[in-house]
Amino acid sequence: MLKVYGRANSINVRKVLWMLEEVGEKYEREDWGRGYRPTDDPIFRKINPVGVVPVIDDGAFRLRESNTIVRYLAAKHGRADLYPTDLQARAGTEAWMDWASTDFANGMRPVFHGLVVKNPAFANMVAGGIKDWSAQMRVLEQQLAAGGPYVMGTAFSIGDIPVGLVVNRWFAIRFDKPEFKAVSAYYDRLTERPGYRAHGRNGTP
Ligand SMILES: N[C@@H](CCC(=O)N[C@@H](CS)C(=O)NCC(=O)O)C(=O)O
Repeated sequence: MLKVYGRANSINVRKVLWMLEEVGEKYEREDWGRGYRPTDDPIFRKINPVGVVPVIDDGAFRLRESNTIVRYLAAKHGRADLYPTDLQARAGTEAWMDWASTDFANGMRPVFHGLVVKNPAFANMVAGGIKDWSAQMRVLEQQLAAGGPYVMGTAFSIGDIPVGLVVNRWFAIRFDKPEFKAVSAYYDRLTERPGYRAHGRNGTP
């Protein structure tokens, strides 16, 4: 059975758990990371020299990097509906995944660590994070309003997985935030998916 290494409240592990629900693959999971066994444990460093979760073992094949794992699972299950085979549609999907892990997450990170983890090192970065995050939310709002209801248009794709998890954090963390109607509707639409209810909008920011 496929094995996932990583705590279930990690935003990156949650991508993989949600995807496993989408493709209907059973798995076992071992807790590693903040609050559990630390990822700088030498045992874990052998599993992933980078020292971050998630990692999967699919039989003898080991893989790290959450977005890569999501793409691997889509390809493994032949889910062209979630991960297009057309070159340009595929690249567009990957662009949303990359954006969600970089520009979109850059503002989120200090807000999450300042307000939720309450790490004092981030306390004076929260306001700047909210500003950056809001600017990127506006990008998503415009995309969804003009070309939604999903990031790639009419159909749900793996592009929505990393994006949907950042969107969950936006709504689940309490702070004064601008209203984004299309993103709000997107949040509700994603909630129709059992995998998102289990691992995305599940009460955990
Ligand atoms: N690029 C990596 C980043 C993974 C990452 O940053 N994981 C965080 C959790 S979200 C981590 O392992 N933090 C250390 C910890 O939990 O102790 C990926 O997408 O898989």
